[in-house]
Amino acid sequence: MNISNIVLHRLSVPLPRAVRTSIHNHTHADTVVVEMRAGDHVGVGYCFAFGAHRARALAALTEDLTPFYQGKPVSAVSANFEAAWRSINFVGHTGAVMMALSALDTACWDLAARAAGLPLFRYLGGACARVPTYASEGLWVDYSVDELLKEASAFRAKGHRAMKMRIGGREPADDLERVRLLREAIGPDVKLLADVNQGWDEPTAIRVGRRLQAHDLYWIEEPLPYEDLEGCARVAAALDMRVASGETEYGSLAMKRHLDLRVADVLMPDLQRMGGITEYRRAAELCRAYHQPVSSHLFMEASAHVLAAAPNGLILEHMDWWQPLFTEALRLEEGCVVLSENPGIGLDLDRKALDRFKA
Ligand code: SMN
Ligand code: MG
Repeated sequence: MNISNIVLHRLSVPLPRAVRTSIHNHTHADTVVVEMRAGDHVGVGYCFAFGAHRARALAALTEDLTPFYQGKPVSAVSANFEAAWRSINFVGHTGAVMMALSALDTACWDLAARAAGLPLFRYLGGACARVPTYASEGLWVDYSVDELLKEASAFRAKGHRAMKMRIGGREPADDLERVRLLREAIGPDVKLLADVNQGWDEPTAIRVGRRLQAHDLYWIEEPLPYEDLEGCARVAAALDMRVASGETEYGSLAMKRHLDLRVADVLMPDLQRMGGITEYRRAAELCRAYHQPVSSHLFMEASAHVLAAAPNGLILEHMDWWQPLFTEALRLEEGCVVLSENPGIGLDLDRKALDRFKA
């Protein structure tokens, strides 16, 4: 069976609330959705940027790569990827072109699993449909303490047993107090993660990180500018709690550099920066070879399947910004995403949403 048709949709997806971290302030996810067809099957992938013009650039690059998929066998997922990968050598295996490739590669994996009649996690060799997850769609740096506590209890009510707050955009004393109050409110049984979004320098990360440990954080994320690999490795060595990083890097080879330098205890490859499922799986395998767990960044619809199939899959970032694009939500139960037995990613695009969010 060959790929018969590829359609791109450029969308502006409004976020439920402005995203505020130490480096982000955005109201929309400017998204390019790929629909890849073969017979009656439709595979789905997407990439996004913050900024409509940037999303136009992503759409142009995605369009440019469609000849590596159009008319090609659905089952040749790796070969299709490899041809596209070789072709982008000159623009580089990094940046926007990797995001474009990711949308196509992810759609192709989804399509191949659908054509095989299997949910993607089974097609990838997995057996367990449950993936531990943490709520990530909130607890932003601009929240008042009341807002933090209110959202934390809303997460609990939805079935979450772990959640991530954002820190690093305020005075450390203020962050410490907010973490203390949130931990006190949620009690000892809920996992609490904190994302610094690169907001500290090394001495701050070590000093504040040591004090944060009193509040039993599950991990501290991106404490330093992402490119300071050696600095982050020293922070990870100095702290007893887990340090997570890797979301800002491109391709599985970058994950290998992180592993070689012991930059973090947990890597969280970003599906679109990896270049799609092909490279995300390689990143997960590399983590396994280095005896490390692997997590995810955004893109939960496809990432959940890769983590479900990975023996070292640790925890999935639950970010439901793109849920309105699908006819159903991922099922959440007792702190786990429970994947459906429907083929592929198990979710179908909502045609009305494609019209509603058209950019
Ligand atoms: C993050 C990334 C991109 C936008 C908002 C927040 C954050 C995360 O680093 O890990 O979710
Ligand atoms: Mg992060």
